Amino acid sequence: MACGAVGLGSLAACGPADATEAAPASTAHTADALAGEAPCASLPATLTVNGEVNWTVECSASATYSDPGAVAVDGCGNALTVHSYNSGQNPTPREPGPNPKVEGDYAVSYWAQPPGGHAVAATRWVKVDDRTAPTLSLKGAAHIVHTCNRPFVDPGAEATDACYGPLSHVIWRTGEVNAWAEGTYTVTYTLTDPGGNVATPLTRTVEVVDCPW
Ligand SMILES: [Ca+2]
Repeated sequence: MACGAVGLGSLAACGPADATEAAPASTAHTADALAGEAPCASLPATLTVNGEVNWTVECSASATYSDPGAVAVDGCGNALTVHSYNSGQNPTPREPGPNPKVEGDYAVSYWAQPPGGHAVAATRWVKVDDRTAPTLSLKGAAHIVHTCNRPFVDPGAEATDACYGPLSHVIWRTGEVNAWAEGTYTVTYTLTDPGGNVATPLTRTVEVVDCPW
């Protein structure tokens, strides 16, 4: 038994009098509490957060959050029930847990209460972060031959982002095509998502030909 190992109290105080009669840890707890002598409670309990205490999670519209939880033991090494707040594990609307679909900083709290002892608590800080660039793609061909003397309508580009979803509306286009002057023009499409990640720029060349003048 752990109590015997740490040399505090007697085996009788922390567990069954006969060490050969193994009893569940919870039974030992109850016996201690009822007896009014709680050597296990007099020793500090410990709570350990599983996984990373400062955890960065990649933002993704398709992700779900799964909390690694925590474990706790009393001063004698007996397992304690760990309660959590905002872990996403509790069926309470106000405790949805970290949302991996939305960038932000979230806190998950854990605590355990040994019978007759002091509670122990810890917090996990979860940062949902968008660190991935959006995907940018051209609509239409990368090289277009355009007949002079009629307006050129750019087919544009489209973009999606794992965290922010469709981002075609914020693509930045530079470069003009003069549809009334022969030549080869370059149009460039760039995009930075709200997380500050820059997509690989794309270009299109437009060749204006056959001007009547
Ligand atoms: Ca992104």
